[in-house]
Amino acid sequence: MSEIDSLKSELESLQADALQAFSAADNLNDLQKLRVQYLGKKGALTEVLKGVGKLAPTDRPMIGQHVNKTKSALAAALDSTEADLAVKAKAARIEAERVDVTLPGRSKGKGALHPVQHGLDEITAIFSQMGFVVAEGPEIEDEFHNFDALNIPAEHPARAMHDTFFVKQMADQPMLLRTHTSPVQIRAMKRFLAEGGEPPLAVVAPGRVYRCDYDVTHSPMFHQVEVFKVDRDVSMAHLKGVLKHFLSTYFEKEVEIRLRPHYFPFTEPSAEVDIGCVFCAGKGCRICKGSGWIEVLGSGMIHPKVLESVGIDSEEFSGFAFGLGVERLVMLKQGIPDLRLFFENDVRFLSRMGVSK
Ligand code: 2NM
Repeated sequence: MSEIDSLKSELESLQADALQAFSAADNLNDLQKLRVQYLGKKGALTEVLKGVGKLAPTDRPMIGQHVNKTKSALAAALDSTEADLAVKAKAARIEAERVDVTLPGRSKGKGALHPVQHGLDEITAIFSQMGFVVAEGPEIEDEFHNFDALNIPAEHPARAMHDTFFVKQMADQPMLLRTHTSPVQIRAMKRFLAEGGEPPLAVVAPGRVYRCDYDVTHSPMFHQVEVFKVDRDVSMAHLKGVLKHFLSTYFEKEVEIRLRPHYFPFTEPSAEVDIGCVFCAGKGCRICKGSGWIEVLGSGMIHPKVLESVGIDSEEFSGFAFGLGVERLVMLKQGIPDLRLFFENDVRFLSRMGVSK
């Protein structure tokens, strides 16, 4: 076979191989590699061209034509395969990114109010509707507002370190986390008088309080609502009426109440308040320990010393006051068996007991 014929057949088989390889390529990357492999500077076609140099000068133009024909055939095949692959790639991308707009939306999962916050709101709203003004105050307090003004003298056990969290000294004065919301009441009375107000004054003070106490029924942080009314001739009858209305509204049924004599430094007389057991209707059960009654809050007539400490004339005015623990009331209303559930932040509890807005 002549040199020319052998080069020609080399070109033909190269072209056949190349076209075969091009049509087998299934992505643009591989095809680009094939373009380099066949048409690149160091590619297969260049390799064939080297053989042309060995031909007689007169044969060169003819074989040159063949080389050019092969080159343009390969280039054309590459271009059209490339166009096909680009179309296929785009179709695949569109398919992969396809969105079914007819699918139902995915829920984000709604948040809910913590059951204690919901209870606090409910309780505050009941008093607000009765005309009590909502007051808030600082959680870091001084000893005057948390203790002295409330007739809790320095020697009183409630002032001992084991009940109170002391936080820092300010202007040589010990500061503490309020152990009840009564200091808010003291501040509310003082502000009212300072602004020239004269009783009647009726206030509800909801908020967080802190005591150094931690067991099955006590949390170092809990929530209280305290209520008072000061006016001329306020009596325990007013106290009882407000309590009966509040507790019946909160528990959404007519509840029985009873007052048992007790002692608080800031009220005289003082009473603990029981409701007829909401679980057994007074028959006696595990929750009320067979008594038919459940203790729900503490109350009394504001001690004259407390009124005088804010500058209210205790000869002219009197007042009732009471305080309740929000966690306890929410547990009774919702049948929650363990206080610790409120503070564990288990979403199974929170989404079951939480209240969505
Ligand atoms: C209680 C029990 C009895 C109370 C007293 C006052 C204030 F500031 F007006 F004197 N606020 N709340 C009070 C009275 C709180 O909690 C068991």
